[in-house]
Amino acid sequence: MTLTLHYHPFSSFCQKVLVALYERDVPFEGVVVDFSDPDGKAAFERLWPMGKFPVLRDEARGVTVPESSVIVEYLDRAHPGARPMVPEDRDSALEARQWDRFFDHYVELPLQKVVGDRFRPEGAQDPHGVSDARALLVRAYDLLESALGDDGAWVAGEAFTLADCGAAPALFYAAMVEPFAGRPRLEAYYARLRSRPSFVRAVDEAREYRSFFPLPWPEGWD
Ligand SMILES: N[C@@H](CCC(=O)N[C@@H](CS)C(=O)NCC(=O)O)C(=O)O
Repeated sequence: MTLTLHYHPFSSFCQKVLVALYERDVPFEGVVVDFSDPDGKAAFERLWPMGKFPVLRDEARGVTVPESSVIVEYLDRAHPGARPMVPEDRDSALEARQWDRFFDHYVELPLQKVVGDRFRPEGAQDPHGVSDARALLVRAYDLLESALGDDGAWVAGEAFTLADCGAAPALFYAAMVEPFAGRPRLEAYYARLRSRPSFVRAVDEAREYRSFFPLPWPEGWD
């Protein structure tokens, strides 16, 4: 075993990488980072001083790879043979990367703003920032609704790519803070993601951490 993923099962950015690993059955060892343990936190920050997970360590190559999207691309190179998560065709690769950026910047980050505000101490909340974040989510949903087709394809075309790896956890959490309401293509795309076995596995492995979520878990949200 040469690959070690430093991560947390409940983290959406980590789930992006888990989906890519499970899609291709890549063997790895998982190390769950516990920020409440000062020694564990310090050790993790020695690995990646920005202190954000996921981080992949490839011992055989002596390489440390931070950043979820870069890790997914690294896995394509480190484990060639299976279908890559970033397509080999350069135009298709650009499209997958563009959608991956879209989900990180316009779904993940506003979602984190809304959720993260709940962790702030009394009096330090940022209602204007949260309201801007919600507006950005709505704008992203509207764009997705017009960009997605009715043909059952994935967000960047026929192949399941890096973009879908990140879209699945991003939309899972985003829909809890801002419902998709009245956007049937987005709802259908999310339903396809939700039933993808790699993502089903990632969600199941995170179930035990649901009490960490600072908002009420929506009724019936599985
Ligand atoms: N751009 C980074 C973002 C990673 C990120 O924001 N990770 C969050 C968890 S989803 C984290 O480490 N949070 C812990 C903290 O900020 O203390 C990536 O794509 O990997």
